[in-house]
Amino acid sequence: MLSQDFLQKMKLLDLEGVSQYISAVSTPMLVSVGAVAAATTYYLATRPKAPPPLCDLEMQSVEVPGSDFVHRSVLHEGDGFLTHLYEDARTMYESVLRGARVSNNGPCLGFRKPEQPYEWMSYKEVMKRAENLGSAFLLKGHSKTTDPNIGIFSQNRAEWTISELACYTYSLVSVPLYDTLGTEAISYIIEKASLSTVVCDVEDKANLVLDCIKDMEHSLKTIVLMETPSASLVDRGQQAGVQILSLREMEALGEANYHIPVPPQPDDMAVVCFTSGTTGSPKGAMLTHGNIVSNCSSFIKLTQVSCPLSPSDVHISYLPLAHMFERVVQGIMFVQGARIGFFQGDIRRLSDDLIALRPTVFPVVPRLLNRMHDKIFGQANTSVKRWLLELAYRRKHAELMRGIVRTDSIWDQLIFRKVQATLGGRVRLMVTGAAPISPAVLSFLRAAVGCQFYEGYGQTECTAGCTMTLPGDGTAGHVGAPLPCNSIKLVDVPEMKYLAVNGEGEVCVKGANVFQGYLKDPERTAETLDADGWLHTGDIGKWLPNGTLMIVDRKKHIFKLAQGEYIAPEKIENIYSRSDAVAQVFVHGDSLQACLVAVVVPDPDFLCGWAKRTLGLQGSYEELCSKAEVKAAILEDIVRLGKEGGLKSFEQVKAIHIHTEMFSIENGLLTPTMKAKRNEMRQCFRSQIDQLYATISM
Ligand SMILES: *[C@@H]1O[C@H](CO)[C@@H](O)[C@H](O)[C@H]1NC(C)=O
Ligand SMILES: *[C@@H]1O[C@H](CO)[C@@H](O)[C@H](O)[C@H]1NC(C)=O
Ligand SMILES: CC(=O)N[C@H]1CO[C@H](CO)[C@@H](O)[C@@H]1O
Repeated sequence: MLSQDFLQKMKLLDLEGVSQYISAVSTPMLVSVGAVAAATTYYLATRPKAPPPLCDLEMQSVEVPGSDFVHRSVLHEGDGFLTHLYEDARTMYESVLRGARVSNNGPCLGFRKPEQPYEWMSYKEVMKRAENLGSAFLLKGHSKTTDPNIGIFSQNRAEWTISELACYTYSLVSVPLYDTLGTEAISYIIEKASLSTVVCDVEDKANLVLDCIKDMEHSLKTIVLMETPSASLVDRGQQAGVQILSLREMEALGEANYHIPVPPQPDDMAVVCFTSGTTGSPKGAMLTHGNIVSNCSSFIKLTQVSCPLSPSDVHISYLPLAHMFERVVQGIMFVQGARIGFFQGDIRRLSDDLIALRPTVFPVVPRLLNRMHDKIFGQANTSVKRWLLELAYRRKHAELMRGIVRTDSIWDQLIFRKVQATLGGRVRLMVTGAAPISPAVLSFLRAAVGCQFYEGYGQTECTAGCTMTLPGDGTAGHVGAPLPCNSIKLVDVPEMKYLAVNGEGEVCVKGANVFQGYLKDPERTAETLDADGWLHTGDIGKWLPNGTLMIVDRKKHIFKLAQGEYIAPEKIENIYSRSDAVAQVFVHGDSLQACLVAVVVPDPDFLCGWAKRTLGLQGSYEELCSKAEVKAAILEDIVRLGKEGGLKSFEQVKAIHIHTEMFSIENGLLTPTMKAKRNEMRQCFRSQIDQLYATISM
């Protein structure tokens, strides 16, 4: 990206933006006026046109007449929801069969060894291996009606998808496990889903599973290892009463005891997807074949004009298959007969895999996009380079706003070609989801990569997605319109001043992609899924005038005190923890009580100094914590801070309990992201809280 180089090429390849460029820098340029005129003529003659949008982009969703502000997609006619697009693909199993047919048994799953090109398995080979493995599952006593759940604990690789397809082929249910859950959660899932068979990729994971079941009564009978198990692992398994078999052994077993497929129905369960929330143990969201197919179908419906997929399309699979986002993308690829190439398993080698595979479909998450964005700007480290990069972005962004998506403008050839080459050079379709993305980063990368690039929004409980931006809409800062497979309404959250009449409120989703509830957990199911089938997401949304949804906030932990005042405990905790004496604080109250109380963990580093300064007291941390006057002084200090921080008197705590062990992930009081697990805290400090209230009322 040398400026000299740029100017030379500019002479040859004059296109849009040149005249602006010339007038912007009135230095003696190498470009003659004649060249500019010729270029402009050329540009006007060859200027790309935007394809017609799918719908009026000023009206991307409509309110259902007579409803409580329910919005639905304008892309689905009729009353119901889009459930499927192809009569012969109403389950994930049928989707793969369709893929085999439309691709004429083309390549299906690809993988590579380091430094090697991709090797491919055809659709029929994949299905054959899945039938063999599935037959072996049946032999081990699994069936649709008894013991249907199969654990899968692996990185993305072809065998993952084969194991999943083995489940689908015989109406069994896959239950993904993943490391970040932690051992306690894995033990919990094994028990909750009564897993008797778990398929693992490597020995470490098999060992972890054996660790998890060590001290409990468990249902586990078989671990299937994708690689050849060592003698010591087989031994260890034997001692625990668990048979360790290689995947190849299982397939051979199934082949020798072959069973014809037992295809699932759309309403049959396909996946139990465990997610870890901020409160309590993981929740297993139950999703049917119909749930997943409806989401895949919505995606295809939205993109089939702007970016139709075919058997020649290639997807790179690296986002964890344990989450629904990647599963849905795979479903979309299968039903179109396209191919899926797996990364080598090491995210640091993803660039290398991208270049070897040259994918056309590249799903991403904001973290990765932020890295790409920073890297590109990091390389533009002179003011000229920076200026050119921004100019190139502005020119391409202007095209995007007119609905033009391309990679053959001069700005691509001069500036963005390198970025596109790092992704293999063929990417046609990108989707981002899973977390919010900054509008600036999304807009820039849309321009730089020059492909169809959508932002989706949703959660596991609605099979990954419930809204997506539409083709032709190059604007960022919103998450698009409801999918054709679901409708959305915003529900009043009066305590946060969000009201549905103003087009604001908690995002609620109803439709073909909404889950069936949490596995064996009616209580938490009822908290999330109401009696009318609306999924309450906990996110606060706002309708924009053109029918797109913007996510503006998150519903906070809010409760009412007995006299009806609303309390947002996190706000109070944030103010109280400004006290030098306080490390952590948990504020509690409920609708049966007229006031608040708190559990305070004094700061081990600062308490001694603070007590000396303010009270003239000396002693160890424990000694000080046990003194009533220290407790009284801490209460006084936080109430003072509360007053300064604008808390109303009912928002101030009336009594505190001093606790000397920090809240942590290890003791189960914080989530892996360091947020308070409020339910656990409440339970853990139940007796102290009761005592506090008893002393207040005395
Ligand atoms: C600018 O970036 C290039 C790589 O794009 C690097 O080689 C060079 O050292 C950088 N210069 C400065 C001043 O950081
Ligand atoms: C939709 O509305 C929002 C907010 O008014 C705006 O930022 C965005 O550009 C609009 N999108 C389109 C395609 O008009
Ligand atoms: C239409 C659509 O694709 N909906 C969601 C389906 O799932 C993907 C993730 O794979 C979401 O990003 C989409 O929003």
